[in-house]
Amino acid sequence: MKPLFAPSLMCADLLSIKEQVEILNDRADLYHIDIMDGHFVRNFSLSPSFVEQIKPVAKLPMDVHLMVEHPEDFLEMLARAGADYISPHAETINRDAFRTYKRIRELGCKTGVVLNPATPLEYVRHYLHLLDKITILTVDAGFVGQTFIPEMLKKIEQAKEWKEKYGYTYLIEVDGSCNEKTYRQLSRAGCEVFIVGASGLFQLDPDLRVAWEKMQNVFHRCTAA
Ligand code: S6P
Ligand code: MG
Repeated sequence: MKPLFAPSLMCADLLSIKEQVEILNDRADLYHIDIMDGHFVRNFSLSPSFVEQIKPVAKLPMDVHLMVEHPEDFLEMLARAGADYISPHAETINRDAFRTYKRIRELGCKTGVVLNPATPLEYVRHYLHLLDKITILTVDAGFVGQTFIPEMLKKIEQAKEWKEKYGYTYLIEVDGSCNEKTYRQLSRAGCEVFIVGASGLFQLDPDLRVAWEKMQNVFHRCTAA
């Protein structure tokens, strides 16, 4: 399938977020929105009200990466704010994963799951059939600009293998350090959705249109034959 790109809005220029989103509307496939609570990870980032504020401008599906201890507290709020995908961490929902996904569906949203680097794919295997997307973190969660963890390539391959073998329909997405150094390996391993953050997109040029062009050229060069 054609590779999809999801800019991580935490890395965008928040002083001109409206213009940035308008530029990305014609270019990207999904918006990746990081929400942190200072507990599950030791940082803060975007919020449900950010989702609500950009909703009128954002023309692409909004995917919320929920790095919070209690994702169940935010499902209604996020659906009301206009989230399209709700993607909690496997480490936070395995006490009530089936109830959580039932609720996400009832709210009219798509289902995602995010796995920390140390969490194996086996951990979510009993609900893989309920998922629209699985996100493999290739850095430890919580911060921008971290080093790629190459051991994650095996997990991506496994997600692809299981998808083919069992007929799952989830998209395979990678979060963390998707850039010139990793595109080739990620794409060969089976990544379908690339979350482009600081290193992959926003740092390439101060003009986001130019940065997007550069990112696309780099991606095609890295993944050509
Ligand atoms: C990390 C977060 C990510 C980052 C993105 C940053 O906790 O989930 O979505 O925003 O990975 O991009 P980069 O290129 O700095 O790794
Ligand atoms: Mg993220």
